[in-house]
Amino acid sequence: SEVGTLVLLRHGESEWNAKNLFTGWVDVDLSAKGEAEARRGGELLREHDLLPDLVHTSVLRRAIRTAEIALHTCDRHWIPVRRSWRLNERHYGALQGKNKKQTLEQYGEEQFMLWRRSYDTPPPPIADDDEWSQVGDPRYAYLPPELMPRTECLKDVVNRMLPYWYDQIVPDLLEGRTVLVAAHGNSLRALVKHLDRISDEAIAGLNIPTGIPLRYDLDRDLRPITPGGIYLDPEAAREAAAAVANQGR
Ligand code: DG2
Repeated sequence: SEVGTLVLLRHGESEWNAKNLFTGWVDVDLSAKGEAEARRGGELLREHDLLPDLVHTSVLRRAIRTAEIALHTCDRHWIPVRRSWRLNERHYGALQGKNKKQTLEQYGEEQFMLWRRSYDTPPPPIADDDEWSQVGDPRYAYLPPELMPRTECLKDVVNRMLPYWYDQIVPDLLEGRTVLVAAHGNSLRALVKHLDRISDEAIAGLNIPTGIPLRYDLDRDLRPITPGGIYLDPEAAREAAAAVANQGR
């Protein structure tokens, strides 16, 4: 393609993915399995000769460490890195810290799936004095107070992610770079929705597996040459995406 290559990578399994807890902006670490997934992600990049020139991450540890481990594995630990809260996971509001299975049992399938996968129904907002609130976290000190979320639906994520996409990532792609974006299930769903022009309804069925690089070759108008992109390990991606879809059950 004329423009550079975009590589999307959801962090490896986190400690809270393993415990089946809603995470959002809570800054949990990778599990041991997640570290191994990140290494495997780096091996896939190396095997496919898809070596990033620079990397963008969220400001959350699980994405930062995934990028670090994957890049270390493919000898690209030295590339420039930029980080932004705009790539953070969707803020999960009052669900942060709650068990997904218990939430499903308590509120029922319909409400549970509305909160997890509807485009525009945010979970209830989190209280500022909740133990899983990010109010007062120094990494957000520079954020204008009105931009600090207490909950987000996917539509909110699209709206806060897109300025970063256009201002910070697209220019790198237009210069022909291979750009790695290490982020999260829902912030990457937001980006994929935009790239592939997926409808508000159809995006509910799209799940991103952990640790498997997803390659997008784009044309000059930034439209994907292969819709949906190409997972570097398609079979593992299919299985892992199905597991994400079934979380809570
Ligand atoms: C998960 C996504 O985010 O959860 O916040 O719990 O990618 O950072 O592990 P991630 C969370 P679901 O929306 O798939 O329930």
